[in-house]
Parts: sequence; C-alpha cells; structure tokens
Amino acid sequence: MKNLNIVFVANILPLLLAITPTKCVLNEQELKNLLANEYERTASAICTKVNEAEWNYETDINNHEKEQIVLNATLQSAAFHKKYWNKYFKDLKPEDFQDPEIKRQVKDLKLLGDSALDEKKLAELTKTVNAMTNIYSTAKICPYKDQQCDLAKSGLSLEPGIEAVIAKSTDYDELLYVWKAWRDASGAKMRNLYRIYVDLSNEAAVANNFKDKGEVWRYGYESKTFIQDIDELWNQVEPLYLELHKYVGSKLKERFGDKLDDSDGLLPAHLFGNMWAQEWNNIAQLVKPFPNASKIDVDKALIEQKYTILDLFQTSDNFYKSLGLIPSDICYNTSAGAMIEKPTDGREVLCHASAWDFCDGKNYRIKMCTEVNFEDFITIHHEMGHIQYFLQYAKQPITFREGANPGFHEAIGDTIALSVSTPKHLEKINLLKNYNNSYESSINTLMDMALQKIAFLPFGLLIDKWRWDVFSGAVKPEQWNAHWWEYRKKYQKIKPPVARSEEDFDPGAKFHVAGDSEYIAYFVAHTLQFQFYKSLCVEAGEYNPDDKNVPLHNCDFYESKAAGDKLREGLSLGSSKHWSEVLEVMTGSRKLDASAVLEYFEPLYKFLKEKNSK
Ligand code: X8Z
Ligand code: ZN
Repeated sequence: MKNLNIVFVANILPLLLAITPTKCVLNEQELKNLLANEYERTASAICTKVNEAEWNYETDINNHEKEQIVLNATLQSAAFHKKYWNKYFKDLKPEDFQDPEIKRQVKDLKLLGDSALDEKKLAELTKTVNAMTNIYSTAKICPYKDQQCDLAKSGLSLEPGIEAVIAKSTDYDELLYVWKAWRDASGAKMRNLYRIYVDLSNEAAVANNFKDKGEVWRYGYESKTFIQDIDELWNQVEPLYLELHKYVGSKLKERFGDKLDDSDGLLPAHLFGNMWAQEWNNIAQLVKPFPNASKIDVDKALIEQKYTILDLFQTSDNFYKSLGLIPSDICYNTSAGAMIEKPTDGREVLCHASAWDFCDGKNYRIKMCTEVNFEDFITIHHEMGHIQYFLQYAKQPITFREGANPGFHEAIGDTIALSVSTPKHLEKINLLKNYNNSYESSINTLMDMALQKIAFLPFGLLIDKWRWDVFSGAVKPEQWNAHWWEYRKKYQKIKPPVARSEEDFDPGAKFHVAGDSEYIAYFVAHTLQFQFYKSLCVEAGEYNPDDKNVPLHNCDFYESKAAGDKLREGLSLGSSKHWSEVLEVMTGSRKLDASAVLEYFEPLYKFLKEKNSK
C-alpha cells in the first residue's frame, strides 16, 4: 500500500503541476469533502515520500544521490502544497466556517511554511540545512592522547566516542580538550551556512505574513502571551535551579580544586558530564548527597543481566502495553526498517535519536545509535512516547496529526520515564535489588532526577531565546557567539572554559541548531511532564495530593489502565483542539504550571537550602 501511494503521487504530480491553478471557492461541505478525501490521500502520500527520502538520507548521510532525492521530494512536496494553497486555501477565513474542526484546519492550511519560497530558494535552504546537519553528524576529533591523529583512522565521533569521554573522564584538561575540539569540528564550521539559513528561513516566514522565523515557531503555541508564560515558568523554578547549581558547584570544587575558578559564581561548562551541560546525570556519583545510603545503579544491572538493545526496547514497550496502550514493536523492528544501533558497515548516519511517522498509518520507526545503559534506556522511553502519540492520533486528518503543541510531543515519553525511574518500578522489573527506602536514599534518588530535569530547564529555555533574537535581528551576526554566552551565563550560570570569539559558533555545536529543530518544546515538556505525571499518578490511585505521607516522586503508575485511559484520551486528540483543552482532559487544568515540578522536588529543595546555607 505504501508503494502504491508513492506511485500514485508520482504519476499524478506532473499532471497536477501542469494545470494552471484556477482559484476555487468552496463552501463548507465541499471543503469538508476535499479535506476528508482527495487532500487527505494526496497530502499523506507526499508526506510519506518526503519522510522516506529523509530516512534514507539520514541513515546514509554521505550519500549524495540520497541527498538529491531528498531535495527532489522537498520540491515536489512544496509544489503540491502551493498548488492546493493557491487553488483552495489562500483566501479562506476560519471565521467563515461553522464546524470548529474545519475552522482549525483552515487556520493551519492557510500557512505554507518553507514551501512559500520559490524553487531556487527552497532548494538552497534545504541544501544549507543538510550541509549543517552533515557537518554535525560526521564531525570527528582526535583522541586526547593522540591529538595529531589521522582523523579518518582514529577520529572519534560524537556518539559514542566523544560523549563517553565527556561522561566519564574526571581529568580537567582532557575534558577541556574534548569540549573545545568538538566545537572546532562542528559549530565553527557552519557559521557562514547559518547566515544563509537565517536569511532564507526569515524570507519564508515573511512570505507567510510573519515577522521572522522565531514568530513562526512561537505561533505553534497558540498563545499571545507565550514568551511571558514561559518566563513565568522559569521564575517558578529558578530558585530550585540556583540551589542545585550551588550544591553541584561545591562538589565540582572539591573534585577540581584550584583548577576551577568559580569566584564570579559561574561554573565552567565542560565539567558536567554532558557536552552542552544540559543534563548533569553523569556526575551523579560525585554529587550524591548520602554516599552510604542505597543508590540506583541500573547500568550495572543491565550489564550483569546481559540486556541487549532489543531487550531495552521491549521493556519499554511492555510498560506502554501495561497501561493498555498500543503495542509498538513495529517501530524498533529492524526488519521493518528501524535503525536501533549505529551501523558498522561504513555508512555515516545521523545518530541523534528520533521517532518517525511515515504518514501512511502503517510505518513508524525509531532511529537511534543505542548503547546499553540507563541513559539510553530513558531516551528509548522518550522516543516510544513519540511513537505512541503517532499511533494514538493516526485516525485524525493529516493537519491534526501533531502534538497538541510541540511541547506535548516531547513530554509523553518523559512522563512514562518518570514512573520507570522510580526505585519502586526498577525493583519490579528486576533492575534494582535491596533498595532500602529511607530519607537518605530518597534524597539520593531525587538528586539523580534533579540532575536530569532541573539542570535541563535553563538550557531548554535559552536555545530558542537566542534563536528568537537571531531571527528577529535583535542580535547581529557579529555578536552571535557573544550573545550565546550572555544567555548561557544569565540562565545556566555557566561560562566557557576557554576564551571564545566570533570565529566560533558554539550554538551550532548542538544538534537542534544545526538541524533546524525548534527547542523551546523541551522546556515546555519539562514542565508538562510533571503535570501529566501527577495526574496519571492520581488516576492510578498512586498519589493523593492531600496525603502528605506519600510523596509524589514515589509513584509508579505501571499497569494502571485508568492512567492509560487518561493518556489515550488526550493523545488521540492530536492537535484537533487547542492545547489548553487537551491539557484539561489530561490533567484537569488549562494552564502550564510548574507547581507539580516543585511538589515533586520539595524534599530535595529543602535539603539543598539547608546544606547550601551552611
Ligand atoms: O532531542 C531530544 C530527543 C529527540 S526528540 C532525543 N532531546 C533533547 C536533546 O537531546 O537535546 C530529548 C531531551 C532534550
Ligand atoms: Zn523527542
């Protein structure tokens, strides 16, 4: 059926394009028919085609033929959407329609996105993003001990080589070397491309009646006060972040002594066990508040029990199924096309984990260079959350086959992972033994979670704050890198470990900047997932907000059909309703609100305040 669809589009497309678009004014019933039938079928088929081309390219990223196929598919897709837009959608006004779902679809269909560019410019934009992605995914650096190496022979790539050094090394100078070498090999090489990318993206935005690309991205959140809303979320959680930062800073000082200069209250960015200092879980051992109390060491259990990559995916799938949700083995089944480990056949691939919906109601895939460890186990749950969302909204029309807002999509798998990460659940699935539940052990566990979730918040916020300023022109190219570090200092309270200049382009050393992928979704998701988690815990009878004896962070909603029903109710709506309505379905509240984050971390916050004041 998939192949049939593609053949179908390939055959009719020249025909479609040959016809000079004559404008058609449709009444409500005619529009309904078009959207439910012809448009649904052809738009889904072209979407399949683009996704297949992109999949083939991203799993063989140095293959120029495959890149050319992406380009052709992108141009065909743009021609298709332009044609429909000119003929049917351009002049529609949502207010002219009665059916709320049609109104919502019209609002969406009026936008052409990058397809609004002429062919030459769209081709240039596509090539530019591909070139940046290619630099990012194929960048290599020499090992610390062999800095003059032959890159082709012994160069390290980000996954798994460079990330492993950053995660495990405790050598200040080695960390510094790797931190800088990665930025030299990735971001710095795409500075000029990024200018082209910004100009063309803005041109497309203007053609869609937006001021700039930042405004396009924010439009997805359907809130006139979006920037204010997220700033408020940050204000809610910043005090907790600052306590965590102070505590972790004192531990880093213990480890690195005089090498670490924190006299200005800022910490150097290379010491957090993560290339971007975005999550700090890899230094959990160092910052453990009670070294003698029980600790979670899932990495060890996974090795001891000889878990395979496939086992990790199946274990995650089992959790979703335990809630009565849809099995998703198809998405990690390699014979159905999935890529769940880094190929060893010489292909270069884009390793950054992703989940794919091929728009045909049948094909869903995960692409990930998985390693057997706890961090990747959690990422698998994250990706499986995307897949579950795809499956749940599969029956919606194509315009609604999206998250209620982009943050929802990023939050689902993480919500599941909050439950999976509890000692209670890890014991149930035999990945944790002899855990002694005490105040000390629960502070240790909360610290692990804070190193992931609270540490992430300012990073999740600043990437798009920076890009919004870049797109709007508030910061000029000559100041791009300096501005990046202003935000890193302002929000994360971290600084570069070596001098930076405008020869560098440190934002480009992060996948989503190189790959044209918006990021504020993750910030929103880090709030939303705690709202979802709390609600599912209540639903499962695992948490009662009035009972202060059972803390929120202990809840495991595994096997709760009631929790599964709640999730399904929200996910199956896709983007057919405003996200605040979907949020209400899932949590009873219509507002983004970080109070569930604070409720979850309450005991740790108390602990940190007391420790830090001494
Ligand atoms: O990119 C991702 C996912 C794929 S949507 C692996 N994440 C962000 C990142 O890696 O920077 C998940 C958390 C934040
Ligand atoms: Zn994701």
